[in-house]
This record gives sequence, C-alpha cells and structure tokens, in this order.
Amino acid sequence: MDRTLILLKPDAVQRRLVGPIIERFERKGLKVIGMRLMKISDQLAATHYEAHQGKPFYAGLVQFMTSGPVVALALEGNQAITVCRKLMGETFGCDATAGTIRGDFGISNGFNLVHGSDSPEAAQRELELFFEADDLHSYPLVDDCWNAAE
Ligand code: IDP
Ligand code: MG
Repeated sequence: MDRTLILLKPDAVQRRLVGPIIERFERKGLKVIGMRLMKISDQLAATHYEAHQGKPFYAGLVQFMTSGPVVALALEGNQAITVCRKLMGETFGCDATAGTIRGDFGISNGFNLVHGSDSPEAAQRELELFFEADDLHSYPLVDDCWNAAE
C-alpha cells in the first residue's frame, strides 16, 4: 500500500470543487487516511515547492498557494502515487486529457486545482510537512478486499 499527499488548491476551494474532486479519488478506490482544511504559510509553501525555487512561475505559485484555504488529503491505496497522478492529468488544464481532474475542471496553466506527490520520497516528505503522525488513520473499510493489489 502506498500513501500520497494530495492538495486541493485554493482554486478548488474557491470554485466549490472540493466534493467533486474528492469523489474522483474515492470512487477509484483510494482511502482517505487524513484530511485538513488549512491555510498554507509562506514558509510551508516555500518548503513544499523548494524544487521550483528560481523558476519563473515560482513567486506566482507561492502567492497562489497561500491566497486562501486548501484541503490537504492523505490517501492510501495500491500504487496510490501513480494512480493519483493519472487521475489528476497533465500539469496544465489546457493539456490535460478529458476524464482527468485537471482535464475536466480547469483550463488554466497555473490554477490547476490539485497537487499530488510525484514519487515515494516526495510523498513521505510532503506527508510529514502537512500531517502529524497522529492525524493519519489506518482503518479497515468493508470494501478493502475489492481494492486490494492481488
Ligand atoms: P505538477 O503539479 O503537475 O507536479 P510541477 O511541474 O511540479 O507540476 O509544477 C508545480 C506547480 O507549479 C503546477 O502544479 C502549477 O500550479 C505550477 N506551474 C508549473 N509550471 C507552470 C507554468 O509554466 N506557469 C504557471 N504555473 C506553473
Ligand atoms: Mg510536481
């Protein structure tokens, strides 16, 4: 079982798309093991996006991500990191395939609704940035058997 960090970005909250987007992940078979509505500080945005420091879009990205509340989700499931990235679609809404979250709900480059960890190392690092260990919950669901790897 993999775990990944998903952020529903400020545009998702502002556009009242929190429910429809979480539904995409749940419907696929991912389990919500942590969830927070929160405001990201400048410091947290800088740490989270440190790989992008120096890029032309960096300042705008930090400004966007700190502009209003986000929903942080910790999701668990078989191949969760890869599966979530596929559900999200390409980075820019205008490029993202229809049927994906970014492909169905947005057309902007930067305002692209969701963040998802892109590797196991990133997932572990990002989950620790957004969640205390006590706020991640392992629990059985009645349909776990149908979402198992085997
Ligand atoms: P990802 O979110 O698909 O992993 P990254 O390349 O890691 O994409 O970029 C992080 C975020 O930075 C994107 O989700 C998007 O919000 C923003 N971003 C990336 N490239 C651009 C750009 O060229 N213009 C504006 N915003 C960008
Ligand atoms: Mg990325």
